[in-house]
Amino acid sequence: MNTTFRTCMAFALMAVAVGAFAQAQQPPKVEGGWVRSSVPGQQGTGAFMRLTATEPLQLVGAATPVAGVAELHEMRMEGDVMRMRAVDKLDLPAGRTVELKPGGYHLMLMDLKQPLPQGSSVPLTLLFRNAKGVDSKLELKLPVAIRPPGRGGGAQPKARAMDRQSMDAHKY
Ligand SMILES: [Cu+2]
Repeated sequence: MNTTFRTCMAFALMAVAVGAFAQAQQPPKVEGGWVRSSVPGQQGTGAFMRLTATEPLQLVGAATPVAGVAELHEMRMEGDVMRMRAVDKLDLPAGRTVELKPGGYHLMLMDLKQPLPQGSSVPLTLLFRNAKGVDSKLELKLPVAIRPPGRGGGAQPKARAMDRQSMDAHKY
Protein backbone atom coordinates (compact mmCIF):
# COMPACT_ATOMS: atom_id res chain seq x y z
CA MET A 1 0.00 0.00 0.00
CA ASN A 2 1.69 3.25 -1.05
CA THR A 3 1.46 6.56 0.74
CA THR A 4 -0.79 8.20 -1.84
CA PHE A 5 -3.24 5.36 -1.63
CA ARG A 6 -3.24 5.53 2.15
CA THR A 7 -3.87 9.28 2.06
CA CYS A 8 -6.75 8.73 -0.34
CA MET A 9 -8.19 6.10 1.98
CA ALA A 10 -7.97 8.54 4.88
CA PHE A 11 -9.84 11.18 2.90
CA ALA A 12 -12.41 8.66 1.77
CA LEU A 13 -13.04 7.59 5.35
CA MET A 14 -13.30 11.21 6.43
CA ALA A 15 -15.82 11.86 3.68
CA VAL A 16 -17.88 8.92 4.91
CA ALA A 17 -17.79 10.28 8.44
CA VAL A 18 -18.73 13.80 7.35
CA GLY A 19 -21.47 12.35 5.15
CA ALA A 20 -22.86 10.42 8.08
CA PHE A 21 -23.08 13.56 10.16
CA ALA A 22 -24.48 15.61 7.27
CA GLN A 23 -27.42 13.25 6.92
CA ALA A 24 -27.87 12.99 10.67
CA GLN A 25 -31.41 12.49 11.78
CA GLN A 26 -33.96 15.10 12.63
CA PRO A 27 -33.47 15.81 16.31
CA PRO A 28 -36.34 14.75 18.55
CA LYS A 29 -38.77 17.38 19.73
CA VAL A 30 -38.09 18.36 23.34
CA GLU A 31 -40.90 19.75 25.48
CA GLY A 32 -41.33 20.67 29.11
CA GLY A 33 -37.63 20.29 29.92
CA TRP A 34 -36.42 21.26 33.39
CA VAL A 35 -33.75 20.50 35.96
CA ARG A 36 -34.58 20.23 39.63
CA SER A 37 -32.95 22.95 41.72
CA SER A 38 -30.31 21.96 44.25
CA VAL A 39 -28.97 23.46 47.45
CA PRO A 40 -25.30 23.96 48.43
CA GLY A 41 -23.71 20.63 49.32
CA GLN A 42 -26.23 18.57 47.36
CA GLN A 43 -24.47 15.97 45.22
CA GLY A 44 -27.05 15.14 42.61
CA THR A 45 -30.29 16.14 40.94
CA GLY A 46 -32.45 15.16 38.00
CA ALA A 47 -33.24 16.50 34.53
CA PHE A 48 -36.64 15.82 33.01
CA MET A 49 -38.39 16.38 29.67
CA ARG A 50 -40.66 14.90 27.05
CA LEU A 51 -38.97 13.59 23.89
CA THR A 52 -40.71 12.85 20.60
CA ALA A 53 -38.56 11.41 17.81
CA THR A 54 -39.49 11.59 14.14
CA GLU A 55 -37.50 8.45 13.30
CA PRO A 56 -36.66 5.59 15.66
CA LEU A 57 -33.84 6.77 17.91
CA GLN A 58 -32.18 5.81 21.14
CA LEU A 59 -31.08 8.23 23.80
CA VAL A 60 -27.58 6.92 24.57
CA GLY A 61 -25.90 9.63 26.59
CA ALA A 62 -25.92 13.06 28.15
CA ALA A 63 -23.42 15.61 29.38
CA THR A 64 -23.54 18.94 31.17
CA PRO A 65 -20.82 21.29 32.40
CA VAL A 66 -22.54 21.59 35.80
CA ALA A 67 -22.11 17.92 36.74
CA GLY A 68 -19.23 15.46 36.66
CA VAL A 69 -21.54 12.67 35.57
CA ALA A 70 -24.85 12.64 33.68
CA GLU A 71 -26.51 9.23 33.53
CA LEU A 72 -29.77 7.87 32.25
CA HIS A 73 -31.63 6.25 35.13
CA GLU A 74 -34.76 4.23 35.48
CA MET A 75 -36.83 4.28 38.62
CA ARG A 76 -39.77 2.05 39.32
CA MET A 77 -41.71 0.35 42.03
CA GLU A 78 -40.73 -3.22 42.76
CA GLY A 79 -43.32 -4.40 45.22
CA ASP A 80 -43.39 -1.61 47.82
CA VAL A 81 -39.88 -0.42 47.16
CA MET A 82 -38.85 2.32 44.74
CA ARG A 83 -35.71 1.18 42.99
CA MET A 84 -33.38 2.97 40.64
CA ARG A 85 -30.77 1.74 38.21
CA ALA A 86 -28.59 3.20 35.49
CA VAL A 87 -29.56 2.19 31.96
CA ASP A 88 -27.33 2.71 28.92
CA LYS A 89 -30.06 3.58 26.44
CA LEU A 90 -33.70 4.50 26.08
CA ASP A 91 -35.75 3.70 22.99
CA LEU A 92 -37.55 6.61 21.36
CA PRO A 93 -40.00 5.11 18.87
CA ALA A 94 -40.98 7.39 15.97
CA GLY A 95 -43.89 9.64 16.78
CA ARG A 96 -44.34 8.47 20.35
CA THR A 97 -43.66 10.83 23.24
CA VAL A 98 -41.36 9.37 25.88
CA GLU A 99 -41.32 11.18 29.18
CA LEU A 100 -38.36 11.57 31.50
CA LYS A 101 -40.00 12.38 34.81
CA PRO A 102 -39.61 12.07 38.56
CA GLY A 103 -40.40 8.48 39.50
CA GLY A 104 -39.66 7.14 36.00
CA TYR A 105 -36.84 7.51 33.52
CA HIS A 106 -34.72 10.55 34.24
CA LEU A 107 -31.31 12.01 33.61
CA MET A 108 -29.33 11.91 36.82
CA LEU A 109 -26.80 14.70 37.25
CA MET A 110 -24.18 13.66 39.80
CA ASP A 111 -21.06 15.24 41.25
CA LEU A 112 -22.64 18.66 40.92
CA LYS A 113 -19.96 21.31 40.57
CA GLN A 114 -22.19 24.12 41.84
CA PRO A 115 -25.62 24.64 43.42
CA LEU A 116 -28.39 25.02 40.85
CA PRO A 117 -30.70 27.78 42.09
CA GLN A 118 -34.27 28.10 40.89
CA GLY A 119 -34.49 30.49 37.93
CA SER A 120 -31.03 29.67 36.56
CA SER A 121 -30.48 27.47 33.52
CA VAL A 122 -28.38 24.43 32.73
CA PRO A 123 -26.77 23.57 29.37
CA LEU A 124 -27.36 19.92 28.57
CA THR A 125 -26.15 17.89 25.58
CA LEU A 126 -28.08 14.79 24.62
CA LEU A 127 -26.59 12.07 22.45
CA PHE A 128 -28.88 10.06 20.18
CA ARG A 129 -28.24 7.03 17.95
CA ASN A 130 -30.43 6.07 15.02
CA ALA A 131 -31.16 2.60 13.64
CA LYS A 132 -28.09 2.80 11.36
CA GLY A 133 -25.85 3.48 14.32
CA VAL A 134 -25.32 7.13 13.40
CA ASP A 135 -24.96 9.43 16.40
CA SER A 136 -26.22 12.97 16.70
CA LYS A 137 -26.11 15.55 19.43
CA LEU A 138 -28.73 17.95 20.63
CA GLU A 139 -27.75 20.97 22.70
CA LEU A 140 -30.36 22.16 25.18
CA LYS A 141 -30.60 24.83 27.81
CA LEU A 142 -33.03 23.79 30.52
CA PRO A 143 -34.59 26.00 33.19
CA VAL A 144 -33.91 25.14 36.81
CA ALA A 145 -37.06 24.83 38.89
CA ILE A 146 -38.28 23.28 42.11
CA ARG A 147 -41.14 21.46 40.36
CA PRO A 148 -42.28 20.64 36.81
CA PRO A 149 -43.14 23.78 34.83
CA GLY A 150 -46.66 24.51 33.66
CA ARG A 151 -48.55 22.31 36.07
CA GLY A 152 -51.47 23.48 38.18
CA GLY A 153 -51.79 23.05 41.94
CA GLY A 154 -53.96 19.93 41.95
CA ALA A 155 -51.39 17.23 41.30
CA GLN A 156 -48.56 18.61 43.35
CA PRO A 157 -48.90 17.01 46.79
CA LYS A 158 -48.76 13.57 45.17
CA ALA A 159 -45.84 14.56 42.93
CA ARG A 160 -43.93 15.87 45.90
CA ALA A 161 -44.48 12.70 47.91
CA MET A 162 -43.16 10.69 44.99
CA ASP A 163 -40.18 12.98 44.61
CA ARG A 164 -39.21 12.46 48.21
CA GLN A 165 -39.36 8.71 47.63
CA SER A 166 -37.23 9.19 44.52
CA MET A 167 -34.65 11.12 46.45
CA ASP A 168 -34.53 8.43 49.13
CA ALA A 169 -34.07 5.77 46.49
CA HIS A 170 -31.05 7.68 45.18
CA LYS A 171 -29.24 7.38 48.47
CA TYR A 172 -28.89 3.62 48.11
CU1 LIG B 1 -31.45 8.64 39.32
